[in-house]
Amino acid sequence: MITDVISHTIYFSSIKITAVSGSRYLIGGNDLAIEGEFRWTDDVAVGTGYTNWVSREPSNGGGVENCMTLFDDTHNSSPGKWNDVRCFTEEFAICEFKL
Ligand SMILES: [Ca+2]
Ligand SMILES: [Ca+2]
Repeated sequence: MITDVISHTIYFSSIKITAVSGSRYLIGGNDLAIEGEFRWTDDVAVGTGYTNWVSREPSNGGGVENCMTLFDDTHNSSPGKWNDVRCFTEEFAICEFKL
């Protein structure tokens, strides 16, 4: 869950560790329940304190983009930004869990 610039930095740093360039990563947010209302997997609303969408995103492209991704630092003009994409496309993922 990315709710501030610190958690964003942690997520974005984990991508750099993987050293896989030109990729995007599923980060857990989606608007599957209500179109346009993105929520994290623990049901916290996306945007309560922090967002980092690419300009003109989320777009719900084709009416089927419901899952949030984070662009890596090599992605054209939007490194570290969020985009909504189809949930059924194959992507890398960043998982967060309590130890
Ligand atoms: Ca959507
Ligand atoms: Ca999109």
